[in-house]
Amino acid sequence: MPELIPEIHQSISEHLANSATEANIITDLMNKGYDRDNAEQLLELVKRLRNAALEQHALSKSISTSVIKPIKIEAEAIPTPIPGGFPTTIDCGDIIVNIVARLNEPNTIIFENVLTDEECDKLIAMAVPKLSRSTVVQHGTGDSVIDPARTSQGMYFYRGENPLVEKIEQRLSKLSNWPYENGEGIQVLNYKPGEEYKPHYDFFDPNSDATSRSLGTAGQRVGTIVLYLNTPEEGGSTFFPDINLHVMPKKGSAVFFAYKRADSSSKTLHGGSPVIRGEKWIATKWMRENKY
Ligand code: PD2
Ligand code: ZN
Repeated sequence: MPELIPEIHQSISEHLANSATEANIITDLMNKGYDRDNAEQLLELVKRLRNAALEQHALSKSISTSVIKPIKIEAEAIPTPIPGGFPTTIDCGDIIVNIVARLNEPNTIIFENVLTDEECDKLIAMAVPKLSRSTVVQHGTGDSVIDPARTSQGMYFYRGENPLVEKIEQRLSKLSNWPYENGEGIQVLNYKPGEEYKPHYDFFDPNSDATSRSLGTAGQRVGTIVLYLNTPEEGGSTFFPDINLHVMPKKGSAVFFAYKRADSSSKTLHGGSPVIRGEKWIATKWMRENKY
């Protein structure tokens, strides 16, 4: 194999880039003093090097547009249960929900009479056989892992899994003024004394490599409703450290909060404080930017 000197490498590369025929390239090399065999070998070598470089370029382009694609921090729209005025109730079609308290920044609303006692009891009864230790999303890998920060037991219903779940989910859609199709399935959680969920954000971490997988086409989480299915004897508040708010669990009540920015400026850091006496049952509904 003859040595591929830089001038010849460049000359063959330019011919290839200009779509010269192989016969013309070989003739040119023979005019430069190479015999036919050597000219053919040099042409093959430069073609291989060129293809490898083109593949590398295509790969780095696809990496820069898919894997390392920047994840936007701010949602275009978020659920807004009370678009204006100061109503005291929201008519959800099948039930009238009371507005107990509200805060604008972050948009946080406490509701009463979201679920009937019977609905709470039925949700718990359906969840009991399916409970297992709750998990958290691990930073970096995006995997769901058991973590001491979250010691509850939990289970998920598929959206619309049965008529009761669907009825409640339709009601939550009316309540939050956000499409039913953008909601994840309801999750039911049970905390025994001492169990808790340490402060966290419900949106996916925009700085984690795994987040684009969690976002899928549904996009970020933009709102949460925590529904209280029973009233613990002591403890178990949903706590918002940034605004120093404890929402005490009360059967049938709920707390709603929304987050336009997936960062700490949303002020939606929150946790489930340890249950002190009794146990705590909640159902959580997360809302996405788009159809889930
Ligand atoms: O148990 C709660 O009150 C609670 C608080 C915060 C649950 C969640 N977050 C959650 O499941 O995301
Ligand atoms: Zn949460």
